[in-house]
Amino acid sequence: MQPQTPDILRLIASKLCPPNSRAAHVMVLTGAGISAESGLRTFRGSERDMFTLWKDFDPQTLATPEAFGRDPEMVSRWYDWRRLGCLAAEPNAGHLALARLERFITGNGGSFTLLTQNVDRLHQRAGSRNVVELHGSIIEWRCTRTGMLSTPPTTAFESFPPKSAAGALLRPNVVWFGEMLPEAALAAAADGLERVEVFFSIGTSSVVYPAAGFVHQANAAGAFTVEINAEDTPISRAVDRTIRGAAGTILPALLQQLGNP
Ligand code: BV8
Repeated sequence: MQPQTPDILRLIASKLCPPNSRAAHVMVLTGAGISAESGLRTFRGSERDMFTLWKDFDPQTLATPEAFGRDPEMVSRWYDWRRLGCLAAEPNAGHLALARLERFITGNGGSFTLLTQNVDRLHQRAGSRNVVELHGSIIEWRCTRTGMLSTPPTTAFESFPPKSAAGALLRPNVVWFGEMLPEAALAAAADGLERVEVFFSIGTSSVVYPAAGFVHQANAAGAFTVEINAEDTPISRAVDRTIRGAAGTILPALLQQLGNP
């Protein structure tokens, strides 16, 4: 960690748990970077080896309704391959630290909302409770005719593109580019952003909207805003403090500043 990080973490700890007061209203936004240490490759990182089968495809061009409409077999193969990767992955120290932070904050009179852009459900498997899936989940799939949700078995689909019980195409229950985010997720984000006191942006390149705009709403609400990311992003200059490094190292160090709850 950089030399100034311990001082920044002490400052953040004092904002999370001000002396002689209740804990803060906390919101966390996470992206693919927090799952990188679980072995799940990020969307825009340089390490493309994970997509060996897909090295010539850009996730952004595959994560669209148009791509699915053009070639449902290829897109559903890519998503099923990613789904199996998510099921095989384990939550890492960053996921586990956020679950501990939630328990600490809510146990001391504060509130905690975890907004994630990730579709891998690793936050939930780490024990986080109040998780808002902004971009849906790859673990569930949806009938394109009835909208019925189902959770496929932990093995690969037997044929592609997979079909629902109604005989229609099945698609992953994720939000593709050009699709609206779930209303309930947007409402939960809007509600939290009105009263947030400490806002974290963790492991996200902050280029996908509307999630990338949440930090500005948090600033407008007067929150203390923090970025924890491996590299600079478009919001690095908009936050009160930015910490360069791995979430799996920095978040446990933050918990230590809070007495390792
Ligand atoms: C919508 C799900 C209404 C599927 C994904 C303004 C307002 C509203 C919309 C738009 C707008 N401008 C443009 C748009 C359209 C578009 C958009 O934002 N485009 C961008 C590219 C310009 N938005 C939409 O279409 C959204 N829909 O708003 O509907 C609408 C519709 C049309 C037009 C207007 C309005 C829907 C967006 C959701 C798309 N679905 N995924 C799937 O997963 O396959 S997005 C995809 O990108 C993933 O969800 C991913 O999470 C997300 C963001 O990426 P990141 O998570 O940030 O991952 P990335 O790899 O980029 O970065 C990782 C970071 O971690 C890096 O910085 C790295 O350095 C760091 N890192 C790595 N390791 C670590 C680490 N940090 C810490 N520790 C580590 N160990």
